[in-house]
Amino acid sequence: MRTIDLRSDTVTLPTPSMRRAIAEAPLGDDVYGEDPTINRLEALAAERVGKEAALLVVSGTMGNLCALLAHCARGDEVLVGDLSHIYNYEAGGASVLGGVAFHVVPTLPNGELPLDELAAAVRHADDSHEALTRLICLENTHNRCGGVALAPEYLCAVQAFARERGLRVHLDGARLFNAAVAQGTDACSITAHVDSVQFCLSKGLAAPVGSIVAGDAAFIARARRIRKLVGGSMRQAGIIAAAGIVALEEMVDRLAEDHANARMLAEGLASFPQIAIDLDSVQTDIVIFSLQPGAGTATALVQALAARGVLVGEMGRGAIRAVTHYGIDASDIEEALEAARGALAELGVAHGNN
Ligand code: TLP
Repeated sequence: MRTIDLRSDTVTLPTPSMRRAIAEAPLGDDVYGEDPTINRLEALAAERVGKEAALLVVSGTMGNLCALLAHCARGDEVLVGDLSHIYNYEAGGASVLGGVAFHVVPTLPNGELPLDELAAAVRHADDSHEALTRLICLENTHNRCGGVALAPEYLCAVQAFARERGLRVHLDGARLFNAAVAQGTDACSITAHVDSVQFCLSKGLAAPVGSIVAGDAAFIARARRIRKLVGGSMRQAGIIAAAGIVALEEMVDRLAEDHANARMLAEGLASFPQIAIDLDSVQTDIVIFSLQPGAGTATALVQALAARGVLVGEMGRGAIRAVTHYGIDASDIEEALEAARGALAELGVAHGNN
């Protein structure tokens, strides 16, 4: 039985053109700044997000960590959303390693952190009791909110808000290019509103490893030092960068296919009476859904799907996530929906609903 793996867009395998690029990449020691392939990737990445400089890091988690510690000193405070990846899924790295405090604000279903909540969270810098608020972190697309893309007007508003208060804005843009493709814009018009961005090469863009941090040159110099500190400086990592170049040059536009497949999956799921899903939240490659009350548990559905060769992930509180990506086509979605029909029928029998 073939597996249709919808657990994440991180499961993508490199394309044939990436494998060729990896094999042929000119290499050097990047700690001396001498890996020509990394230098090319970093220049290309900086250009694609309209920033002065960029840095290749191992993962999105390392990218966000380097960015937060490059913006903040020990004791500074960062405003993060309660549903953000930085706050929930990065082992508290900025606190553990950088002494940075997270000040958590609520996240709206559209991925926004309400401006009035941000305003209430900003500390008074002239009061020695209080930590210093330094940074606001946004996430685009927003993973736990179902891959929604932040509205451009919201990004503008946060930028103005931060400027008025002397704060910086960092974007966890793990899926930045999904946001850009979904909104029919280029990544620069999103990143123009933030001081720094992290984006992943190894999700929908299908590179095997790697993320980019970008910002102004002084910020990237600080981030480079932090990368060293956490042991993330690599040597002939041009073999990683080579795939990253292909990711940026060949894999951005095709994200539209993933979005179309996610929509097809979401609409198919919505047609099952046992499934609860907000179709408005399905804007990119992520589909989050749950079971209607009384229709069974998320764990049972995930297992019943796995038994039929379809892998999806549990997100807690009954939520299930499926992510489309390179390697998944429309016929896989049809098969996944057939598997869902069978799995839901099995759950119905178990619950005596048939
Ligand atoms: N997200 C992974 C898991 O960690 C949940 C996934 O499968 O979606 N920011 C965002 C918004 C992310 O979704 C992720 C990865 C990261 C950062 C971290 O990237 P990596 O996994 O490269 O450290």
